[in-house]
Amino acid sequence: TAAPATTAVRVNQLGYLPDGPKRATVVTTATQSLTWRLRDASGKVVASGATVPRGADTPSGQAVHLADFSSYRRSGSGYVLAVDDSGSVPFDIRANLYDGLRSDAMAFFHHQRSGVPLATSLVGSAYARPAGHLGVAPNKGDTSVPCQATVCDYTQDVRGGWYDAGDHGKYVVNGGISTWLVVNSFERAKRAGKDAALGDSTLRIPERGNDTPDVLDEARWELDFLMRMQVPAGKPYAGMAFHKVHDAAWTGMPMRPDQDAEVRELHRPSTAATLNLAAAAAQCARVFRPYDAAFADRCLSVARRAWTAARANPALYAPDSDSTGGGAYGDSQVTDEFYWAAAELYATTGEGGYRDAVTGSTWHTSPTAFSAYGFGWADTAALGRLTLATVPGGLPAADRDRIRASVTAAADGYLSRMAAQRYAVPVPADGYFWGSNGQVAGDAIVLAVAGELTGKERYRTGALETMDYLLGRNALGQSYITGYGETSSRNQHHRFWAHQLDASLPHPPAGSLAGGPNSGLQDPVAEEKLKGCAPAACYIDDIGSYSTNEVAINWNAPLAWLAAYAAERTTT
Ligand code: 9MR
Repeated sequence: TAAPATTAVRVNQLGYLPDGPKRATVVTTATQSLTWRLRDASGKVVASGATVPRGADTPSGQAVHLADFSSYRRSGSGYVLAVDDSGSVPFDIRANLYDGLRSDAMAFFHHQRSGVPLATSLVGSAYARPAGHLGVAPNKGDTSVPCQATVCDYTQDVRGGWYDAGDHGKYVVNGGISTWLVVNSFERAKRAGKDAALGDSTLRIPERGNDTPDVLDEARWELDFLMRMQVPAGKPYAGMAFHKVHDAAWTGMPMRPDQDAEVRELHRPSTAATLNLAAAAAQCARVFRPYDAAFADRCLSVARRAWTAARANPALYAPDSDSTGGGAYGDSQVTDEFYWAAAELYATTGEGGYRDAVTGSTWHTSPTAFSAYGFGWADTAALGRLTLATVPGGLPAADRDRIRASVTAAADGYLSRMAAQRYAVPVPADGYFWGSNGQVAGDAIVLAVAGELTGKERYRTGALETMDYLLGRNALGQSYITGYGETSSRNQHHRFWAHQLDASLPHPPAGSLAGGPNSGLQDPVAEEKLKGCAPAACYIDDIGSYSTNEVAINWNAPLAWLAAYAAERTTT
């Protein structure tokens, strides 16, 4: 006789919303439907039903069943979903499920701040640290950073901003999209009349109590840095943005930011960085206006100058090869960045010149503005579409309806992919690349906006199910968010949160998202330990695996967006 089927029950390890979808994926070789039982904390069975065999899941190679207990809506903690002899990890059902993650995922950015000390009173003693990169020895920068040889002959003050990830680089391309997502989370919540939860004194940041929404205060820390990266008037490439600032050579691990002794360098301006600056600064001018008109004016003038400079230098590409001491963020396709920046400038100003740049772009009608792989730092046309679909503006009604339809069509694509892949994950089977969890969270944003545009519940359901994926309903039964879930990532690649290397250092703070499965195996740990992995299982919670397990601002930004959305109470 065959050995009994082994069963594993994968759930959202944090739990489920009372009014949200509640589904689990059951890994089992059983071919017949099985009985699932939902037990409360006392062990009593409160609901039961039959699993639905779904066959093999391509990205994970696992045979699975689905268990759907969405009709159970009673709040509580310590629930366990049991199938055969196997039980899930315990989880909650409650309306305030995502309140903690909403602030923790956003607090990530404060932790990543450069150029300011992190105070014990705000972050706790384990995470407190001196300011990094203010020119205090052994730091060499960032108050007076020389250009790389051959780039220019002056220094620039580029202090502040957020460190990109586990390294101490600051990259305008990735900073721009991350800032845009943080500010967009506020702009979206405000449209829904739910921005109070992101308002003043909702985060533990130094600007608490200044009458400005904390989420915008956090974004401003990066906006000020991004604007410092603009080439000054009178210099070659005036108005463009330097592509990035980082160490001249890769530093070792661990390394607290204030102890980095490496030379810092400004790298040549690029069209992509300039357009990221234009887009983020134009959005800033629109969203910050009610809170600080002078800052909004400054953002707008930076955005206009950046746009003009990018038009004058439309093909100054950052090369993929420039990856010594920092990431390359190379991009030689910037028509999508032009489209995104034009959309932001148009939404903010309503001016005909920017409108013509929007409607004249091939991305305005391209069916691939929403790629099956999701948007990202190199693929930004979707961000322009999201703005044009949601911010009131002067596009002709038919054009605007077409843009809106493109958002819902993209969302429907994600939904059908989620349905086809047993783990309700919107990325395609060949889409598990570096930062796949960031793609997943980004796709959820498109789903949520489609829900806003149509009022259809299926999009909210989909957005919430991507959260299930990130929090443990996945091939590895792994919650990729530190501090959330029984088996959550806590050894992400980071120079300061390097507990795995030095027990006196902390793990990443709660709310830190790991990059996630990457079938490319692009680091030595992944190459050694993950050989032969199924794409959705190419992940290891090891600090050395930077290609599967780093943190990054462009991944935590969509997570923070999604957590704020999921935390909102529905009126029904
Ligand atoms: O997220 C980036 C990913 O898309 C690239 O494939 C990868 C290699 O170039 O770089 C990733 O970004 C890293 C950056 O280069 C340096 N800081 C850490 C970033 C996250 O791993």
